[in-house]
Formats: sequence, C-alpha cells, structure tokens
Amino acid sequence: MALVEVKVPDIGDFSEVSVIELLVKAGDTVKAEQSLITVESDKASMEIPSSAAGVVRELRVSLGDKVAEGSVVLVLESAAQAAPASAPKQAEAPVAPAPSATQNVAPPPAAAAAGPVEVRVPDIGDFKDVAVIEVLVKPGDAIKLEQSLITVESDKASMEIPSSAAGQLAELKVKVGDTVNIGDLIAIVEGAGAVAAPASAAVPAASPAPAAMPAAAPAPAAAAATSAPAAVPAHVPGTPTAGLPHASPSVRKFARELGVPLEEVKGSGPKGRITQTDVQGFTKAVMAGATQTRAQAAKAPAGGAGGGEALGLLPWPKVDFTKFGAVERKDLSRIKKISGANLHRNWVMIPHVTNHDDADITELEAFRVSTNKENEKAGIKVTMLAFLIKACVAALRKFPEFNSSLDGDQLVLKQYFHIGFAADTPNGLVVPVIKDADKKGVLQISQEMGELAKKARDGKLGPADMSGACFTISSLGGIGGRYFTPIINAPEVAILGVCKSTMEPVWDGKQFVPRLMLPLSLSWDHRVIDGAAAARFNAYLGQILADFRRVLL
Ligand code: CAO
Repeated sequence: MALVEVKVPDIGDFSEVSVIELLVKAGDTVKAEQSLITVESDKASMEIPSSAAGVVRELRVSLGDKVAEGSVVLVLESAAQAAPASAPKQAEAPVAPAPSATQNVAPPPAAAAAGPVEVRVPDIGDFKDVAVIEVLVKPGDAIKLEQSLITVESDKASMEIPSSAAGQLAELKVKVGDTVNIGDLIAIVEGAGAVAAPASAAVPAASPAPAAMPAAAPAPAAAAATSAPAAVPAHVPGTPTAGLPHASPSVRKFARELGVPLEEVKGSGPKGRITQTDVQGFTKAVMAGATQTRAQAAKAPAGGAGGGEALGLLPWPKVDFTKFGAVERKDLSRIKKISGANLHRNWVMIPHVTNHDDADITELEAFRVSTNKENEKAGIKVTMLAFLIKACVAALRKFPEFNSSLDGDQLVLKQYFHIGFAADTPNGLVVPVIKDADKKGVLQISQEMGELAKKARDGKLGPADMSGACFTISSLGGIGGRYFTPIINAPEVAILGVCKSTMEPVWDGKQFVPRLMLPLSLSWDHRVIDGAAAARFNAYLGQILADFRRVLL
C-alpha cells in the first residue's frame, strides 16, 4: 500500500481555478481517471481525474478553494505499486492535459471580420469521427466568443466545441448524430461583432483559432496509477464514476446556478446524458409541483406534510411511537407512493366541493337482477356500476363542462366519453378506464369492467388501460358507507362517489313507501363548475337512474 498525493495536472493557461464541486469523499474507492473534483475558471469548467486507483484517505481541498497546477487534491492509499523512481512526478503530479475542449483557450483575437466567419472543429487530438451529442445553440442566436456550440463525444471523453467568433449564428452545419473531425465546418457566424481568429492557428486554414485546442493526446482509459498522465476530460462516458451524473460541464454549471440536483435529473441524451433541456424540464416540473427534489421530499415526512413549510404550516409531528407500544414499519407500495403524490397534489391544488344526493334505483335494481338472470349462462354479471357509467355519460353530454379539463385560461371540452373507475387492489388504488363508453352497451361495459378489474388485481394494467379518462366513478357500493368526499382525478374536473344502496321509507306525497336509495357524492372543481350546475348534474343523474329510459332521450 502506498500513499499517493493526487495533484492538479497541467491545466493549460489556467493559473488559478476555483473548486466548485467535490465528487468524492474520504473513504471512497476511486478508479484511475475517475473525476475527483470540478474546477472552474471564468472560461471553462473541467473535472480533475485521479492519477491512481485506491481509497481516498484525505481530501485536501474544499469547495471554493483556489487551486493551480501542482496543488494537492487528495491523498490516496493506492493498491498499486508506487511509481518507478524514474517517473515519480508522473504518478504524483500528472502532467499531460487531455483533450478537453474547454481548456487551452486561445486569447481572443481582436480583428473584426468583415463577412461571415466559418467556425470549424479545432484540433481535438487523436479523436476521429466523434459524435455530435448535443447542439447548444440555434440559428439566430447571438454568440459570444468561446461560447460552447456543440458537445461531441468519443468513447473516451466528451467535450464542448466553442465558437471561435462572436456574432449572430447564421447557419448550423451539424446536427445531433453527425460525426465530425478536425477542420469540419460547424457553423457560420456573421454580424458586426463577428471576430475571426488569426489564421496562424494549428488547425485547417479556413478555421479560425481553436478556442479549445487540446494540448495532448488523451490518456488511455485504463491508465494505471503509476504510469498514467491524467487526462482532464469533460467527462469520461462509459467509465462509472461513482454515480456521477453524465453531463457536460456547461450543463453542470447551469444546474448549479438553478440549484438543480443533477443526480436526480433523468438524462434523455445518448447513454442517458443529461442535457440542458432535461435540467429545464426538471426545474419546470418542480415549480409546477409535479415532482419534488429528494431534499424537498425529505422535509415532507411520510405523514404527508409535503409542501407544508412552503405554506407556512407547522412541521409534521415527529413522534417516537415505540414510546407508546410495539410498532412495525412497512414501506408504502409503489402504487400507494404514486397515487398518494397525485391525490395530495389534487387535494391541495383543486378547490373541491362535494354535493351529496340520493337516487331512487328501485326499478333499475329490479331490471339489473332480471338482466343478470337472463345472462347467467353467458357468464356476464352486471353490477350497478355499469349502469352508473352509462348514466354519467348521459349527464356529461347534458353538462359538457363536467367533461372538460382546465388548461391555463382555457377549458378543453372533450367530445369523447372515457370513464375511469376506481378499483381497489391488494397494492392500492388504481383507475382503469372504459374507453368510448357512449358507444357501448351496459353488457359490454360490464364485461370490460370485469376484465380491467381482474387485470388491476393481478397488477397487469398498462398505462394505456389507465389513461385518457374524462370523468371518474369511485364506487364503495359493494362495501358500505353512506357518503364520502372523493378526490378529483386531475386533470378531470369532477368525480362521482357512490356508496351502498339501502331500502328507505320515502314520502310519495300520500304515504311512506319503501324505495331502494343510492347515495351519490359528486366532487367538483369550483374553478370550472359552480354549485348550481353541480346540483343540476346530480339531480339529472338521479332522474336517469330512477328511469333509465331517459338515457335514450
Ligand atoms: N349498493 C349496493 N350493493 C352494491 C352496490 C351499491 N351501490 N354496488 C355494488 N354492489 C354489490 C354488487 O351488486 C355485488 O353484489 P353481489 O356480490 O351480491 O352480486 C357486490 O356489491 C360486490 O360488487 P363489486 O364491488 O364486485 O362490483 P362493482 O362493479 O360494484 O365494483 C370495482 C367493481 C372494481 C369498482 C370494485 O370491486 C372496487 O374495487 N371498489 C372499490 C373502489 C374504491 O376503492 N373506491 C374508493 C376510492 S377513494 O379511496
């Protein structure tokens, strides 16, 4: 075991750079070339890789520290033999900077170009046929000198190619998926501010000075502790870096500026690379409340106080239940976690009101029982829920705002009738959807409901089975209860809750008569629907259920 000091290698023209990210900690096992820290100058950011494999004993830098070539980053207990006497310097202080397109930045030239300037791929060392994995600008954009235009990636490193001219981007000559080589035309920049680099640069004549010219060939990926001059890659794809998110330095910087935890962003680029759009999408989702960062979730205990602090509420009570008796802890099921987050959002964001009513289903129940007798042989069993789906379709037709969704200041009125029904499964609540319920009879709806309910219980529902609903029915009729407040399934604007029907004395004007009454609870979004409309909807539903022939009208 040898203790090796890993130092900042030759980082080109950068004299002092700030440590902006620590990618490892004491006790971590690191591989040779694994990125250890990210440093940043005013021109570029880059990751400093380890020149040896081993276990981190001591970190010698902290966030915000300034480092330069030769600064000790950390002390590593290396399993490998110490470097041979002839090459100790290499082992301890790697010297050859790698093909980082973000280093060795040429000083900005001063001469203003008269016409359009061609921006070409600078000398990128040994890299041949590198893939364009990200295009960071678009025609019309105002481009600064040295602004990154594209990201390219080889099997060893990814790097950003900066512009060698300032001005307006007139034309982009590459797209994602293209492969490029030294001297290839990337873009044409024009405008009064276009500034070309001197023609003496070590790149093809037509290309302006390489703002990002690598100083040396890349270090071999499997470089050993004792022999490898460390590369300074923007990132080394394909080399596991202890869970380090796969993103370019500029995307990392962008994420840092927004406070986005990059390790929580799902990359949509090649090999799961995180793009600027991914970071923007994550930010939007957090702002819209559609997702939470882990830090936010940690502040919202399982009790469900998510967002409570933001609302100025008291923190969720933390109780040591074991003080009062024995307890058992169980993880929430996947479905409960997902549906819980959705229900919470819907409950908090939708101003719910619930109207309760009763429908007389005496005749309908008699019809249902006789229908079931007739269809016994076919094996189709009709429950009240199938009639309710049909009745709701009729009510949605009559009151179209119940079949809508809010989109900003607009109401999206749907001309189709897909009805969701809440199904209780051993793993939690799911909502399969009967599509085009207006075009189906009660028998077909019953059959489909049976199939979907079975799929739900078996955990086999696919996303298509559960999407597209216009309105949802939550029936507890088979279980019991009187009324409840169902939570609207956003982006729907109403939901019908149904409880167990009971025989009740109903006054018919002359006397009390026994009638089978079905309790209905309609929750509605008060931003879209008002109380009078909700009362009418329930009353109409009641009329249909009392005399199902009205469905035909
Ligand atoms: N009143 C009285 N009896 C009713 C009834 C009602 N409103 N609705 C159903 N029943 C009866 C049925 O006729 C059936 O009786 P038999 O066994 O004698 O034939 C029995 O109750 C069981 O019905 P079911 O529940 O199997 O069938 P369904 O079509 O009514 O419901 C399904 C299907 C999948 C929706 C249901 O099984 C289910 O999962 N319900 C729970 C939904 C839920 O959890 N909602 C709450 C969401 S908010 O947390």
